[in-house]
Amino acid sequence: MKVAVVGATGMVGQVMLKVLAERNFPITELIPVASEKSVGKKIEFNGVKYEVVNLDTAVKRKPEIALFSAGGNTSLEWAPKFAEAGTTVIDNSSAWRMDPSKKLVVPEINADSLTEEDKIIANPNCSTIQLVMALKPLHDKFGIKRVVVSTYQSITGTGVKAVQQLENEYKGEKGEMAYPYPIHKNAIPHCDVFLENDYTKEEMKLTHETKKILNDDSVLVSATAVRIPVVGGHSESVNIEFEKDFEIDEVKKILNDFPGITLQDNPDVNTYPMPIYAEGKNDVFVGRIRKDHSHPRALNMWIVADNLRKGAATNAVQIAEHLIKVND
Ligand code: 2RA
Repeated sequence: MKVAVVGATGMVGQVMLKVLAERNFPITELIPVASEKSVGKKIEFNGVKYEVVNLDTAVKRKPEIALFSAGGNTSLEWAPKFAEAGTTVIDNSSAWRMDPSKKLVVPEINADSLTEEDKIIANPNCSTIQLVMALKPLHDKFGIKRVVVSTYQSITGTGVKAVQQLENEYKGEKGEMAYPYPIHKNAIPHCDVFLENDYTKEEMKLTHETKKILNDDSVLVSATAVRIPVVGGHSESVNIEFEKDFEIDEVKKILNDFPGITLQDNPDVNTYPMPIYAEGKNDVFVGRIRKDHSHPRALNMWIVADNLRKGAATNAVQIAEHLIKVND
């Protein structure tokens, strides 16, 4: 299969290539795509060196699938052109996520809604993916009324500039700033830009995307997104209020049985998810599950995932794997 990776030299694009290789995705020809400054560079994939090309060259080669992680503007302009050429685009930017004509997909939750008509498929925001992976099985069983989530997000979600800023601050060196403040020894309650309602775009993505993926506008979601000096993944403290009564043991079994979730929950031996151990893994890790003693039908939990993997690259590749399965 001819597969294009648009944004192949970026952080997510590099993880996409890693995941495609790890999962032996059936690629006969890779088309690595990047900006003009990278055109001509060589990228090695499965022992073969491929030359980086620009978008115009890539679209003319008519790949069956194109994984995009190159920003919203590139997706808005080029995803339709690839789709027009017969390519199925899986886009990691926010460009198409809330477009009512586009599917917003977490394979374990709603891949079955995909049809051959879907030529542009949206990959949800990283912090949304790990949240809905835990919410979905519980919503099906107990009905979720309201979710209050606080995120503790890795600087890799911002990109190379943020990683460089933290490294410079470790060394006490000045350099380009990805954030309005130092991130070393700090926590910045500001992910993406502020909106009119004084929430950030990241916080409203959690609200809007969660409703769309669960296909239930009645689920209330209130979010606070915080950036912390961590690289392994995003962590989330989540309070969920249900319609129905529940037992914690039943909640743990439901989560443990859900594909793509690993339960890490045994306070007796200090077992709970942490980004340092989630890094490089594809699962969503859930722990610290406990009744909310302040409310009869609510609980708290802690969710951690590698934001570059299940939060972006792995989810996109899993969508592509689903497309192959259904088109076989
Ligand atoms: C972030 N979720 O973490 C956003 C984009 N990757 O910054």
